[in-house]
Amino acid sequence: MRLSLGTRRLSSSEITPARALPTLVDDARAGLLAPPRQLPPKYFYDDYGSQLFEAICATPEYYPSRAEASLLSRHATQIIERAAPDHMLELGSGSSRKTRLLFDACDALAMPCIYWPFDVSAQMMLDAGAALVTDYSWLSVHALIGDYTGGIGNLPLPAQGRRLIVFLGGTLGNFEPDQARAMLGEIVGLLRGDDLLLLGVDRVKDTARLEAAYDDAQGITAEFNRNVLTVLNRELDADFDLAAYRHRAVFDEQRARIEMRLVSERDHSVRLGALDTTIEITAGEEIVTEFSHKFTPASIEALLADAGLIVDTHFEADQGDYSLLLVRRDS
Ligand code: AVJ
Repeated sequence: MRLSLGTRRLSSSEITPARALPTLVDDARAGLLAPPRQLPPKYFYDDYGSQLFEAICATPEYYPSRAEASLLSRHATQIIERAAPDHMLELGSGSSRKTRLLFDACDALAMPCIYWPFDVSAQMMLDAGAALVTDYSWLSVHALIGDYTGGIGNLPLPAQGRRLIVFLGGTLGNFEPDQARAMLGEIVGLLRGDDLLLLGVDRVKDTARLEAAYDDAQGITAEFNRNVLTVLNRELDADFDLAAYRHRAVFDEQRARIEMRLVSERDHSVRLGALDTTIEITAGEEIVTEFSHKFTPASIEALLADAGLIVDTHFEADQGDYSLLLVRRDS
């Protein structure tokens, strides 16, 4: 049976958020005007930030992407045989580089599917989509342009056919526990019958190794972190001095998460033109720019159970460094 989206094998649609998403001005007003100061990590990913993230994945210290890719290449056949997807929806697909390992398995098993990448960066998705439909003659790609944190309840996914929801990169770890539960709850809404979720999560491990992964010796993660100030300067007409901030990555064992912070090196004021205000930052003050939660088998099973999900198959990297989980509805 040949699955297609009409004649064209590459198409796209804009996804309107199901709920209002805070703007950068909203997030700056909520997170920057007074201590403790914090910004959501989504603002890292302007074009330069996305390039820096790709460079982070190539550093010797940042193991998660390699660990996940090796699990995918080792188990892709088993995953596709088990999920037998007609439709593969990927949240935060980015360059879809790792997803190719799943398409290789679909190819080898002659199990075609339709791919629904969902991401904010339209151009990256369409470029990746064009390459995919060239490399896989049976594949149709329908790019969903939007921010999946705005809701996944209104996607144009056909009612018929088995679904595999793909959520890789440990990105679930960037959500705080309540937000992660809510996100998983939305994913449950898309799972019927024997549909499955393929989830990649990073694991709790030695603090030194975790902190090194978020503070590589070349300083690429430090630049990635400081780049959010460039985004603020551009988008909020602000005048942050990047040189006044030091990068810091700390593993909070209690909360099992990496916290990325920008630490002010001196007292200074920052004008936020778009908010028509000036903030006073003191030496030593920190802006939290990202959480990256790490899991144990028990903590991820508990989080999934809270959302009505259960582990179907657990693929573990050597030394339990990383986990790839096939997950299904509990009932
Ligand atoms: C892939 C977005 C989950 O948190 O590990 C990498 C982003 N931040 N280095 C992660 C990131 C710092 C990454 N995510």
